[in-house]
Formats: sequence, structure tokens, C-alpha cells
Amino acid sequence: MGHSGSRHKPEARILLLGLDGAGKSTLLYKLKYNEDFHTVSTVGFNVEMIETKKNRDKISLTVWDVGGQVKMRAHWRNFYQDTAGIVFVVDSSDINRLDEAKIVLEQTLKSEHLRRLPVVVLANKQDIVGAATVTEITEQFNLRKSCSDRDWFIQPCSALTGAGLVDGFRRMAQLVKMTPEDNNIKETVKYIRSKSIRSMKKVRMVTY
Ligand code: G3D
Repeated sequence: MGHSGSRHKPEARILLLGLDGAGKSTLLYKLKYNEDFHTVSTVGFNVEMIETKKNRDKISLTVWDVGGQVKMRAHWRNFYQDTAGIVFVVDSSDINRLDEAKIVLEQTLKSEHLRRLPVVVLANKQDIVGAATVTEITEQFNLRKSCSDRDWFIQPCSALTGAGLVDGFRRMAQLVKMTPEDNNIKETVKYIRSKSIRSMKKVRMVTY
């Protein structure tokens, strides 16, 4: 395993979205310690760079967690430009907030910048007894309809145990369309900083 510089690998930016408490930070933390990683640079957000494979080619997915609280949701659109795919995390055990999550996902998918981009819904917290199943979430979210204009997949997972996470991100790697431009992290950070959002966390790389 191990890791190497990502400079020459195609890179795709993935937005990690979902309500607060869905498990995004836990998931990134789990990915970080899944394999070797090293710090790429210090930036203002929770970001992991995942090295994985798309068919036979190595690619890097930079996974951006921009926070799910209501006040952060207003900033999500600042990240939409150059995004190649969306991972939407759902707390499957919080039955009372499934409708809220559904509405937020639907609103997000309406953005012009995100048109036709692939979506992987992570039905998180499957380790909790009574959690909604992928079938139930697919129906309650009406995913077949709301994602009818794009590729999508729903993956059961637990950010706590790590079960299903690698499968979810591998699926995303298969679904993203790689662009020839080099959407590198430094350019993104410059762009985001120009939008004056600040909170200092680290960017790390993990390798599958
Ligand atoms: P967020 O980053 O989306 O806001 P967090 O969510 O990662 O902070 O997770 C919110 C809470 O859910 C945390 O618990 C975290 O441990 C828990 N959690 C996240 N993923 C899972 C999971 O797969 N299974 C279980 N059982 N719990 C999970 P606390 O108690 O710290 O608030």
C-alpha cells in the first residue's frame, strides 16, 4: 500500500454533505486511519484525499466536508464549482430527521452546478438497531425520482465500525467523470479563502 504524491494522478473533488450529526466527521476520521496517510497541506476545512482506482487507473478523490449545520449549509454552494460527485450522508437511525435530510438533498440536487453529477447516499449508522434500511431510505427519499437525471447509488455503512465506507467511495470513483483540468487542492483553497470561510483543519491523504 502506502502513498505517493497525487500530482500526476487525475483528481476529482467530492463533496461530503448531510445534516449535522449524520456522521461526516466520524467518517473522515475513519478513512484517515484506514491506511497510511500523510499531511498534504493545512487548509480551512476537513478534507481527505483518497487514492483509489477507477477501472485500472489510479485516481485521487478529494473529499470535502463543509459542515452540515444550518448556518454552514448556506456556504455549500461555494464548493459546488468543479465538484465531480456528491456523497450525501444520512443518519439512518434518526428516523425523526429523515424528512429533513430528504428535503436538504432534494434542494442540493436542484443546483445548476450539480446537474447530472453522480450521488452516493451513505445510509450511515447501520450498526444501530432500528436504523432505516437502504430500501426504506430509497423509498422515503424517493431516490429513483429525485436522482432520475444522474447516476446514483445507496450504500449501507457505519462510520463507527468502518463497514461499507470503502465500498461507498469505490462506487463513487466508478461513477465520477474525470475532467482533464487539474483541480488541485491549492487552487480550491485559494478559491474558498477568497469566499472568506475560515476554520483551520488538516488535509490528509489515505490510500486504499
Ligand atoms: P457530522 O460531522 O455529520 O456532524 P459526527 O457528525 O461525525 O460529528 O457524528 C455525530 C455523532 O454520531 C457522533 O456521536 C458520532 O460518534 C456518531 N456517529 C457517527 N457515525 C456513526 C455510526 O456509524 N454509528 C454510530 N453508532 N454512531 C455514529 P457523539 O456522541 O459524539 O455526538
